[in-house]
Amino acid sequence: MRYSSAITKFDDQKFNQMKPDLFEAPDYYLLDDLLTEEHKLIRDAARAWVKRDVSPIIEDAAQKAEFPKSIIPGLAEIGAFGPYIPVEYGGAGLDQISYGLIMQEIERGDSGVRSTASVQSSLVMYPIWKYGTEEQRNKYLPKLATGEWMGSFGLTEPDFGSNPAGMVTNYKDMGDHYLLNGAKLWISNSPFCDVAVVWAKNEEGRIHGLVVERGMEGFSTPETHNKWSLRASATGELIFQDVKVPKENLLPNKSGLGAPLGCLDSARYGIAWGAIGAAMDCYDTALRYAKERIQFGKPIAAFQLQQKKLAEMITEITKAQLLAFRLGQLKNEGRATSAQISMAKRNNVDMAIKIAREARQILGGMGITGEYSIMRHMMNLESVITYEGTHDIHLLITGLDITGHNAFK
Ligand code: TGC
Ligand code: FAD
Repeated sequence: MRYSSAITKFDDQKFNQMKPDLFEAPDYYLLDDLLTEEHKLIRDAARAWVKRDVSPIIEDAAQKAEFPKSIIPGLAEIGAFGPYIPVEYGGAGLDQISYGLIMQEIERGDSGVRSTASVQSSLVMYPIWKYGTEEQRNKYLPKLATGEWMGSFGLTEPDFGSNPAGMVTNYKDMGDHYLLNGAKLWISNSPFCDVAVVWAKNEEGRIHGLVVERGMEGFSTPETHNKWSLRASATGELIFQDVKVPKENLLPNKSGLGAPLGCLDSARYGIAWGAIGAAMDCYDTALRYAKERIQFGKPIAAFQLQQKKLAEMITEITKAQLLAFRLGQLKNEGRATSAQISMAKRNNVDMAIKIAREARQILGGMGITGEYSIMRHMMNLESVITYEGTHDIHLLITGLDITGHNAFK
């Protein structure tokens, strides 16, 4: 058994070897009863794939700080690239709860892998589907759905993170093409992306989306190294030096900051579900360990202090599951507001990071090793609580929504 042997001594040679994934998903409030048979099939397929193809390799990938490209076809197969994009464009044509469940299962494996799926689906396929032309949809979406092409999303800049309205990346109309200049920082998938959806200002200062393709002269994507978080996800820059972008690569059907923020609504919703997966994995690991680890003659699970941690974890996971499920219903009905999505992203990521920290303590010294997933989840969640709008920004969005007063500026 992985746990009992690991408990007694840390075996350096076994480290990084293939380990059985013993995950059992908690469902304290019998939420499965609220899911359709189709939801459960989709969720279970994603869960089985994560156990088979992600768990055995992810710790090694994170230790080496490499995105495991070998999992791209599997991600496509479980419907993680464009779950809700119509089938005619290569998507899976699923509802929003299915999308959420897939994100939950992937992030149970690793937030970095979920990041790759979030970016591909909500930040690349979504804007092409919603704001693009029929030609653009047909050209890009089927290849993105299979993972033949991978995408990235360039909004953040070195001097404009929480305040993307200030962006300086810009393009000029040169008659037969646009000339793009500027730089984006902290871009998931940038080092290997085939296409990038890039947000830039035109000569009037209006924000538009452009699809930039690898190979266009003046376009480069240097990788950002030395991350302690999201190590199994590749992060980098997008640099544009007089890049000639064909006019047909402009996404014509929406402009202004609302266009990228609309994509973020979809990605933030996926994160609200994904964070539950990371929390479930930490809770499940800590519960199993606490039942097996003997100190002072009994399992540490028998001590009140450890029970308090575990009982609070399952309570918070259950509350987060209910929040995500209801948000999914509202999304399916087209009634979810941006502020509701912000609340769920903020609450569920905060819930997950707190659970990761508590779970790590339950494992004592073993909790800091790569033998268990908890520390990796904990470090990953430091990015998740920052990207797609920071914890503070989402609080201010709720504040503005309930008071009518804008406290950003
Ligand atoms: P503000 O004046 O409030 O709004 C400008 C326009 O946008 C509209 N809008 C939205 N539209 C759709 N969805 C939303 N969530 C929207 N929020 C606002 C708004 O109605 C307005 O429209 P219009 O027609 O009147 O022009 O804008 P502001 O400049 O005051 O900023 C508001 C603020 C701070 C909330 C916004 O800028 C923000 O959310 N900042 C956070 C930035 C952020 O989240 N960046 C994420 C970058 S991408 C990323 O992190 C990917 S990580 C991927 C991964 O690896 O998983
Ligand atoms: P800042 O905006 O400088 O914020 C610093 C601190 O100030 C934060 O605590 C923030 O909450 C606080 N703050 C800012 N404004 C206010 C205010 N008005 N009131 C109170 N507090 C405030 N971006 C992309 O475009 N595409 C991607 O694919 C992408 N992937 C990412 C992957 C990783 C691993 C990371 C870490 C980031 C990624 N990002 C991406 C960027 C991410 O969205 C930004 O880091 C995030 O929006 C915050 O911007 P910032 O880092 O510049 O922080």
